[in-house]
Amino acid sequence: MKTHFCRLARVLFVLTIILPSSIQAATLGFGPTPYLSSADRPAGIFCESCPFVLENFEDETYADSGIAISGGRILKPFSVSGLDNFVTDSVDADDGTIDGSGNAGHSWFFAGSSVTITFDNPAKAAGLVWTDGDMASTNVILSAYDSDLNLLLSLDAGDLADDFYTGETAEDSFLGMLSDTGIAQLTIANTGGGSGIEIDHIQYQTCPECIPEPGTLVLACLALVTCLTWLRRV
Ligand SMILES: [Ca+2]
Ligand SMILES: [Ca+2]
Ligand SMILES: [Ca+2]
Ligand SMILES: [Ca+2]
Repeated sequence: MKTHFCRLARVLFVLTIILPSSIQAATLGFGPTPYLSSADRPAGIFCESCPFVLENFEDETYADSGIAISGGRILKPFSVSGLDNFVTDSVDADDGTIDGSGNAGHSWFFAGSSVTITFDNPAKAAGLVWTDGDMASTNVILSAYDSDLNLLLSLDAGDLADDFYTGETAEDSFLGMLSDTGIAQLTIANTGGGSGIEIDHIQYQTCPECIPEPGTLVLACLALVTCLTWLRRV
């Protein structure tokens, strides 16, 4: 019996060294999941105890959000004249009412095939809401990169578009990444090229303690090793 405990303890000890490091090095993708307000962000990606940055473009600037965005511009509500009248596709709740329309809020639009968000400080967890895009059949891809611009993970969200572009919100979807490596950039793209991407609610956290699960696993494994070692002695 003591021999079995001894072997098991050795295995668990090795796992405490190897398994948590492999988990911490992993990058996990979240979504696509329906998103009509910030209450719809999925569980498991962000920490309650860590400061949280959310850019919803409602104040018509993102200068204070610690991000840079390549390509595109902020779209204003329908009350402003011009193209923005009908294509603005904000997260639904940003105009004060969840009513199936994001046409009265603010969003970010680029008339091309990809948008890149660069974080001033690498994020532990980051996400955004895809609100509209090219109506041709094309998949939406979210990719995360580290500070050396090495690809961490690409998430294929499929063809999200409802083939309307006048602010409908049932298609709006959260996409995000959680990575212990640190996310320096997020890129959202249409696989087939296409002529438009619209996003909103860029959100992130930078706290290094933002992944509690591996730490919990380490403690659990160490407790098991301690327990089994004690049993071996009795
Ligand atoms: Ca609305
Ligand atoms: Ca908005
Ligand atoms: Ca939409
Ligand atoms: Ca649409």
